[in-house]
Amino acid sequence: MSSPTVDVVVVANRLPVDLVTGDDGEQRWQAAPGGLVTAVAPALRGRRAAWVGWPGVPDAAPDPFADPAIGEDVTLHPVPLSTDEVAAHYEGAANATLWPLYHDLIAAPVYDRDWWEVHRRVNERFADAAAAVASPGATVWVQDYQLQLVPRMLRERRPDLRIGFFLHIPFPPVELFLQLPWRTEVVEGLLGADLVGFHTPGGARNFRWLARRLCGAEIDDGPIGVREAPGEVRLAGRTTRVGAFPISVESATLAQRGADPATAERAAELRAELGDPETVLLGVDRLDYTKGIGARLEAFGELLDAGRLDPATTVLVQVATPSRERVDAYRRTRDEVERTVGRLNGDHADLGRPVVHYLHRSLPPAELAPLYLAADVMLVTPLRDGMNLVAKEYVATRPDDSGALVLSEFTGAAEELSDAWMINPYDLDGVADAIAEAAAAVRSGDDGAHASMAALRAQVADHDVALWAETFLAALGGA
Ligand code: GDG
Repeated sequence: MSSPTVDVVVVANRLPVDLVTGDDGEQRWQAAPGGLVTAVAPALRGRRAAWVGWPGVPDAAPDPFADPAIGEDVTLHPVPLSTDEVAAHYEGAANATLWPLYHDLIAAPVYDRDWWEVHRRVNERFADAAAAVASPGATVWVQDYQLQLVPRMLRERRPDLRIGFFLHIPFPPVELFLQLPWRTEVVEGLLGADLVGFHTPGGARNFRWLARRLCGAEIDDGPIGVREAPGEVRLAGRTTRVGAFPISVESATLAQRGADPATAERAAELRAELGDPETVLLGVDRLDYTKGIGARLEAFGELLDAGRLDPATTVLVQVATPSRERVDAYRRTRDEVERTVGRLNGDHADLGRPVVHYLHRSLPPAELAPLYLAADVMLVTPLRDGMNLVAKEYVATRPDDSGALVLSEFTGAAEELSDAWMINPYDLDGVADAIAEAAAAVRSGDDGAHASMAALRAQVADHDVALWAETFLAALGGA
């Protein structure tokens, strides 16, 4: 039976829920991890919409369905991928080619022609699936680096559609992008959209320049401002707009959760479980080499070695959500992180009192807010990150102006959260100094630290994820 078509279609590599098999052998749907779902799912609330995506396990081909966590009006359309396609498209072309290329070559990208062939075919399957569920003139919003070829493929199939594309990761400097053997195909793929959105103006400018260099598009050279009128790229009689739309979080919901006495109670419990330390430092990340987990652990270790932080009164909690565990670079990163955690605890912990509490698992969503409240200093130290929602979640959840955010200048978030303790994650002395100073400022209730947190909270409160989605969809509507 074919499902009715809808006016708004999200196309993403993953569905917002994953098919998982529990310990009892039963299959069930569970919220998929990561920033994209956190941001896009709320944008669909209350709309009659469809979400086209892979259900997260190979060979699964369930019928379209709705999930209460996403909303009864949103039909989820699974796109099946075989085991070989997951290996070549998802683990290969997406996560071993494009991901490292777009994140400053922190790991070396692998350019494999067979993977790319499969990647192209999988993008076609997504374009077919979106074309089948979109009603005439519908708005289709394609998400992220795994599906950059879809906009053009979809336009070929359905010229009546309004097509938007948003990139959740950084768009790289042009010199790096030019390494990609399929660089023109990617830019042409994106130019199939009416609107292409990036987190930052820099990404938008890089893309616009490449459209001229690789495709001979005509571009306007004007500035591209945040949430302002996007720039234009004209090719073959069509115009694609290119703009900067910094993503955000559900600020009001998080603030409410942070102000809930039950959250404060759980936060107090957590601090007690940690041994009532004077200072709690926190990191929450997918276990990914881009997140700079190693750098923050090294800097923390140096502060303990130098006696600048006291292991008797300071703990670091690191939540590292399992991610892409079949990709080599991720296995190596996990080994390195776990070796460092072991070394720091070996050198500085007492019996029953670790200095680093390391969790390699995904926490239930309800546990995150109390953790944010329990943390005096939030450590967000990526080597490169498109935005980083964790930084914004920490700021939005805290109920007062206490606490401190140490933030890498190489995140998209740094462009907006300029009142954070800004660090260069490659400069270990600088990272260590910022952690020590932030911890001291929080301990002493420093006025400057309070003023910084107040400014950060106001920024995130005023620029939430609803604003992101509305601004993007309004720009797409006007395109
Ligand atoms: C990509 C881009 C961009 C983390 N651990 C747990 C958990 N999380 C949630 C966080 C947050 C999300 O996952 C992570 O979002 P980030 O933005 O920090 O990072 P990526 O997954 O790399 O996201 C990124 C984002 O897309 C959106 O455009 O900001 O730059 O790389 O919401 O809270 N959630 C739960 N348990 C955990 O253990 N429940």
